[in-house]
Amino acid sequence: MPVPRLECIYGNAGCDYLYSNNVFLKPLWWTEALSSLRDQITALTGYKFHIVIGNQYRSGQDSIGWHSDNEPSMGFNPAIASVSLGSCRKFQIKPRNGRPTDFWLEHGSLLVMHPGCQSTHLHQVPKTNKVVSTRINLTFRPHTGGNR
Ligand SMILES: O=C(O)CCC(=O)C(=O)O
Repeated sequence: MPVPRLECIYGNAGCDYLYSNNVFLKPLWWTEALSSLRDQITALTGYKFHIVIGNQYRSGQDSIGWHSDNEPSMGFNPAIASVSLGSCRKFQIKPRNGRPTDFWLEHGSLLVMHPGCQSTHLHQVPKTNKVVSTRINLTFRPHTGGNR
């Protein structure tokens, strides 16, 4: 089943990533720009990352629905750092049974979901009928195979 956005993955060898039980991503090796960004975020946050997933939202009709990033390959209570580039889109986060809070993720913004967030909260980037051009989002994540 195709997802309503384009996806890619970069990261350490062996850090294959399976999500929603049916999407399998095999990382390409880090580019210099991505590893430099990873290292800057690690210096800022203290969190280590082994993979980065890129999402491209080509228009307002591209989106990602309510979910949490709880794949076992990230280990227990992962910290996830999210960098946004290009068009500004609404990012919503809510407690599993609660009301959403909206954030507008602008070009160059860094959003950090600290350990614990994925077990208590869901997040999404909803579709919009406003005219928006491309947005790229990079989520830096740990991977339990990442220290090999
Ligand atoms: O595009 C975003 O800001 C969120 C991406 C996301 O939720 C994900 O990759 O799991």
